[in-house]
Amino acid sequence: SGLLTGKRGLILGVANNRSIAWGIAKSAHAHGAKLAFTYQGDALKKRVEPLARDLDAHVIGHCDVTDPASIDAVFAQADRVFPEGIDFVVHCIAFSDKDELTGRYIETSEGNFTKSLLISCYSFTAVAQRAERLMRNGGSLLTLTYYGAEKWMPHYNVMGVAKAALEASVRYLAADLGPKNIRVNAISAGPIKTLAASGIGDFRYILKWNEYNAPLRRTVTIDEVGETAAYLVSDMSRGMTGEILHVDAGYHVVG
Ligand code: 0WD
Repeated sequence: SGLLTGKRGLILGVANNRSIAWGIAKSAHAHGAKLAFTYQGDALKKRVEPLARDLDAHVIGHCDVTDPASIDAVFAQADRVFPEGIDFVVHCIAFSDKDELTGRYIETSEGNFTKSLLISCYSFTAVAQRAERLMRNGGSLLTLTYYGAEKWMPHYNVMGVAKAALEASVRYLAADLGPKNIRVNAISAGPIKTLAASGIGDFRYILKWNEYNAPLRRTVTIDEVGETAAYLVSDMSRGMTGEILHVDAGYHVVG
């Protein structure tokens, strides 16, 4: 039997077949997990439904994390499709106005600051609140972060600030949920060409820079992030919580 046989998980943030969430879903499925997906709006519904079918996953509906009622609805539906409870949740959601992912951080508007932090950081805490109730036998929460949380990176701007807050929230959530045997970790992924990444200024240059400078002399794939995610939501990592693991071809040791 597989690493995740008997485990049930919710995956938030599949937009298309380039999404990191999709890499994670493929790997979790390959290791035997039963999955449920959400999508954001009707435009993505059409993309997410066939992907879910490929992995024999439930599609449990629209989720816009700026609307607390929609998060509640998703977890109510998760409770229906997985009456035995859930074992893991993977959060692969971030947003910032594209116009502010270029140029200087100092120009960030209050409106976009608030929205970016709400969607890219607070939503993970909002998800953890609901997941806690469905993780009756403990569980694992996982989110995605980036090196721009630790160091200045060109164009990453308010997302760097949001990811720093997200990484801090991983530690606080880990402390809150540890007594219930719910673990909270993050993967700090190297740059990957996805829909969200295409909004970041000079992204192609960032990919090249990583290729030339990372110890492994390449970038990483969604499948590689997926394999590490499978480990983090499995019992193999049961002694770990509050951790940020870099899956970045080693870039963080040189950057
Ligand atoms: O280089 C990269 N691609 C990296 C991404 C490096 C390191 C980390 N990450 C992170 C991202 O910041 C994000 O947290 O990985 C996570 C997944 O991002 P992704 O796979 O790069 O991007 P994408 O496939 O676009 O998925 C992000 C999705 C959204 O897609 P779009 O592009 O339509 O914004 O986040 C979802 C949405 O599906 N999303 C929301 N979901 C619910 N409610 C919302 C929202 N309000 N806003 C965005």
